[in-house]
Amino acid sequence: MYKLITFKQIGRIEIGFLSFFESNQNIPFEIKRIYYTYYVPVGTKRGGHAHRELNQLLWCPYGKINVILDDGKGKKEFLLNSPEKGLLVGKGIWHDMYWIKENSVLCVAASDYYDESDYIRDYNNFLKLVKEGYWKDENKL
Ligand code: T46
Repeated sequence: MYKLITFKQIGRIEIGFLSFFESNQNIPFEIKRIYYTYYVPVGTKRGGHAHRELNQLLWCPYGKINVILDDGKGKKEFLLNSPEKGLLVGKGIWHDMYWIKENSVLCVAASDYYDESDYIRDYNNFLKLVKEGYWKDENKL
């Protein structure tokens, strides 16, 4: 599953704004890892994988990043262009990210520690797993 969420925004123009999210409150998992991607040249495509078990929240505190999500049945595009927007990307969703604006930063809160064996980096293998029903009971994260 995937879902676009809007963070609470506290503040005003004169002093700026603050947004936040909390494990098991507005994001439906416990956060075990935070990572971020930066100094990515405009036009770069990253991602190109799905996760077996990992659930994640993506947000772009500065810049413009296009995220294409694919559940094996269809694709959907999300533009992350505001610090108030977060994109929940659950297990079993193929994702590609495209850097559109210079110095854009992609931040990710993840439900588990880094584990390369959780990655599916071959698209045909991903489609095969979707077909076999590997994530069939995953209506939620
Ligand atoms: C994802 C998208 C949104 C680590 O050693 N530790 C980590 O926590 C992470 C995230 C990556 N790595 C290593 C693995 C690779 O050798 O860093 C290298 C670059 O990773 P990757 O090519 O997977 O980067 P992206 O930007 O394509 O994907 C990343 C995350 O890896 C991935 O889980 O969902 O961001």
